Amino acid sequence: MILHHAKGSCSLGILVLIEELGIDCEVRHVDLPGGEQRTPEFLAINPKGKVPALIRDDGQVITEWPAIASYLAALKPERQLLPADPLGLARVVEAVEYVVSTMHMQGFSRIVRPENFCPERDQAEQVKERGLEIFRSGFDLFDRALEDRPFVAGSFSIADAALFYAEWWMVNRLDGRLPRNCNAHYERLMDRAAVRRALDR
Ligand SMILES: N[C@@H](CCC(=O)N[C@@H](CS)C(=O)NCC(=O)O)C(=O)O
Repeated sequence: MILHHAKGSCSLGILVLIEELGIDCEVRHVDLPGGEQRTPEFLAINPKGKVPALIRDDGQVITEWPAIASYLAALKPERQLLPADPLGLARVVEAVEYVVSTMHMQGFSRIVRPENFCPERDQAEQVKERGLEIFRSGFDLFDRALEDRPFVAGSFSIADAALFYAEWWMVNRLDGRLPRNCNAHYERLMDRAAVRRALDR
């Protein structure tokens, strides 16, 4: 398999899962600041012009973070990164969706791409502020959930890899202020050998 990945992007969470699961996968780096995602070569792989994109050995391409993460987890069901019991499954998908659809797409995207949310340049600062509010309120929710458990759904799951990439952005691309339990979760993940291998790649 091949993962199309960009340094410092949400595909870091997918790389964490690949390392956690011990899946043999080549990593190809996509130069997002240089606009490689808009080249005909990359658009032939993912017409959405986004990472992550995973190419299976038979050439089928899987896009969208939740779909790729679920696919990888399903390859190694014994690891239970996507629980088999209905409520556990719902809790994990609920958390993944919230990170990807709300914190990332509605919050972080406003901070880094304000022009996609308002055509008026003079409103960019307000859009960024709103993005930061959305992003932070997501951490507040997870902070409450993490009060009595080490991982989002009790044991390590794809939801932790999703929350981790958002935490990584807060620490490495924004002001680093994570609420206490999210900060402990971030450090817990940074201590995992698989996460360190993912960051090295
Ligand atoms: N909904 C997509 C979002 C993917 C996404 O926004 N990826 C960003 C990097 S974090 C990207 O490729 N941006 C390139 C661009 O928008 O030009 C998913 O879940 O995978």
